[in-house]
Amino acid sequence: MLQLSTPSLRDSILRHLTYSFGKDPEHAILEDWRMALSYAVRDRIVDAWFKATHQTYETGAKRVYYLSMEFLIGRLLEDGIVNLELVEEAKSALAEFSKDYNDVLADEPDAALGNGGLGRLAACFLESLSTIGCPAHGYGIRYEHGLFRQSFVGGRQVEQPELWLGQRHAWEFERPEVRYRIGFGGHVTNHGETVRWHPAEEVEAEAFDTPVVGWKGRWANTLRLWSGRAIHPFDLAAFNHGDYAAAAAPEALARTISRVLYPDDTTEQGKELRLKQEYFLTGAALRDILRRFNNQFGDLRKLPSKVAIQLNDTHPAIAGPELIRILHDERGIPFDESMDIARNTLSYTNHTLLPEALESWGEALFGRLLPRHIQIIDQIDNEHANRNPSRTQSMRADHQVKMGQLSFVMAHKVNGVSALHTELMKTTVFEELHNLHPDRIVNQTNGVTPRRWLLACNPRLAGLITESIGEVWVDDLEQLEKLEPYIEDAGWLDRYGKVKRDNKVELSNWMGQAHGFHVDPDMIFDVQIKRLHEYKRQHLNILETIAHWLEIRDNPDADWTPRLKLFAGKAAPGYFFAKDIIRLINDAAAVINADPLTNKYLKIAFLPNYNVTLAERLVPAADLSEQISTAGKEASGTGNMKFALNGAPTVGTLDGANVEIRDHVGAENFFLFGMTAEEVMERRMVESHAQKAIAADPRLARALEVIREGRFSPAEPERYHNITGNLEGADYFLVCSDFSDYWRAQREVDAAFKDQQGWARMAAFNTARSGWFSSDRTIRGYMKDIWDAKSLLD
Ligand code: F58
Repeated sequence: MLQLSTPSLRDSILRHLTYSFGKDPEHAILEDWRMALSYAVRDRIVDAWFKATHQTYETGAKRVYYLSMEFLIGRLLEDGIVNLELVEEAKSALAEFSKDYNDVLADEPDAALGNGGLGRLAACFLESLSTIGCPAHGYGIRYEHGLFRQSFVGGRQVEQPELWLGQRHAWEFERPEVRYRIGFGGHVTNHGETVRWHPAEEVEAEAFDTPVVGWKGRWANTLRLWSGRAIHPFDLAAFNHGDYAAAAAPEALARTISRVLYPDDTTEQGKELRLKQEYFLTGAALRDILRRFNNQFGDLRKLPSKVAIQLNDTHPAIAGPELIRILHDERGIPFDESMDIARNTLSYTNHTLLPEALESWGEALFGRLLPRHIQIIDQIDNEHANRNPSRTQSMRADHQVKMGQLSFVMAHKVNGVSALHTELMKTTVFEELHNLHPDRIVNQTNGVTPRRWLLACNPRLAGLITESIGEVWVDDLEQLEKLEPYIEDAGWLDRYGKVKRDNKVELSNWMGQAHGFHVDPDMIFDVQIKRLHEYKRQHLNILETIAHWLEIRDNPDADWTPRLKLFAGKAAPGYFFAKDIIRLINDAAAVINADPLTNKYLKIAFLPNYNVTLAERLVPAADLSEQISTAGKEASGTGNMKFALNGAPTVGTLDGANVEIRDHVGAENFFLFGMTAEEVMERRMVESHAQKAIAADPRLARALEVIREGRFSPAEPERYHNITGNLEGADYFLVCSDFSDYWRAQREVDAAFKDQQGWARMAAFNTARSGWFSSDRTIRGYMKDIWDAKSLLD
């Protein structure tokens, strides 16, 4: 094995530069260096990968399969280097060639194969599964274009296609021999007991594998992404007739299936393509899983003891009917038994209770694309109704196929992603199903990987922690509690404070260079970074900012605590209200930042093109974490955990995992405001709740008034009447009703920040007490409560 005679990293880099890329150091461009370093690191990962695969086969261990339409993996080079503990060696190797380590890392494109939290969670889980040594595969789609690139023109979001594969990508291995045919449409035949689906159209799914290495390179699992290919890629007859476009059409058509990541499902277009993508992923993954199972074990009745398939939200929910179709139609296992095998193999994670985000498909479209599956869904539904006569809600209602209901019925465990969210699942959308199956819903509060979200992204803090308590925390994050005694040591606390300040200086310098935005690093860095959504309430934040600005203007000589409001995040292209919020923040920033009366106390920046890489820059430099969703709406949040871990106390509502974060870090280290989920439901019943809130708070009224009169859009005063009208009218997300308490909490932040030592204490307690929010803990929970899977490293 390579380990015995591993060449130095320097030699590996040079070897790859020369023999893999045909360049000598004199002529190599930055991308060549990045690729050579990546290959040198990848060689070392491959060793761990083979070893893990062999061990899994030899032990006959149960395997976990994580099916997800999204894996928001970001850059991978630093991840590999950090997990293999090669940081110093890589720096000095590159220095020998006069190359800067950070420049080389920054050359890697950010793989944005996901929208937000759900996709990033999948990526953290893969890394934790490898760190823990649980045999696992992630299955997803190899989108040619990830989430769109965002820029601002006149303050408005403009979307451009993303092209992560435009530069060379070092991490994947193409597997042309691993291909499956995936069918769509057609008809179903019945011959006695034998039912057969005859698809009208077929494409091939081709596998691309990326090894995912865990901490210290002890284990590596596989992320297998599927790419669409035509079965007959080229129509020679058409070509010979001179019709070159028609000749290439089959390939172009097949490739559209893996062409783009859906930026959300708020647009109607492309619904059909989205459903095709879901079946494409699921069909290919199941064929691959069953092939592997068949090679090793054979007897399909043993499937649940050797295979656990996790559905990341309902997007791969077609796995239930598809598995039944294979077991029953193709392998002749009786229907009810097929259904039980499938259910005992599958489990489902719910990530949202928002009614508009719960997936459902028109039955006409569904039946046209998947004619056999819709029959099977009806059979599942009947079987479920027969077994549970008191049931009233079907998975086929209003000419829709309800994917949440289907997923619930076809899973042996259904989990929520925070304690509050899991409880709300039981009393809202899944109430009836929960009453019928009271043991099925379990909670698995989300987590984040400490390798990427502390060790790699915040080397200063990681260094201080390791110097204080050793490196045990890296794969046992609750060890951070050993920092608590240090917090009482004024010298140590000073160093903790200096780490944050240095991180802020670094971010300020970068913002100056990259965006021409200059900011004083002694301001509070108050950060809200996440997808734009009304329930996340970026508009509450900007309203408070505007009200604060007006107050400073009233009294510019008072002792204000200087603050930078930082925003980043993308809005779904069809979500016009969210896009208006972005524009309002940018318009307000232009006016407020230019106000000489106030701009030493208040600045606003909306950084474009939020992605994993930008989050890695912002999280270590934040003083304050904005987690201000309408209670009951944010399933968990994971950014909230990253900030707490990196020493940014939260200003937040009792929503999602905020509740548990506050329990862990201590109420005194968390700025709580707002209504509870229960109060939210009551408040909605109050007539004219928004108008009442506005009437009761002159600051809020004034902020709304200046927006309405066009202070930030003088050329078009009515530009934001949609926003002000919404807030003064229905205000479904209760921005107005929570405003006064949010204002109060923010003024407490101002006061607390004046005491720099007190603030550092609060921040340090957030770090020391956030160990529970490691995705290692979450994965161990899934292994025990849902998958019945074992680590091969313990
Ligand atoms: C997020 N969901 C939740 N969905 O909003 C967040 O609270 C939670 O922490 C996170 O999942 C992980 O559990 C989310 O990111 C999506 O991005 C959907 C993808 C498909 C289209 C609709 C949005």
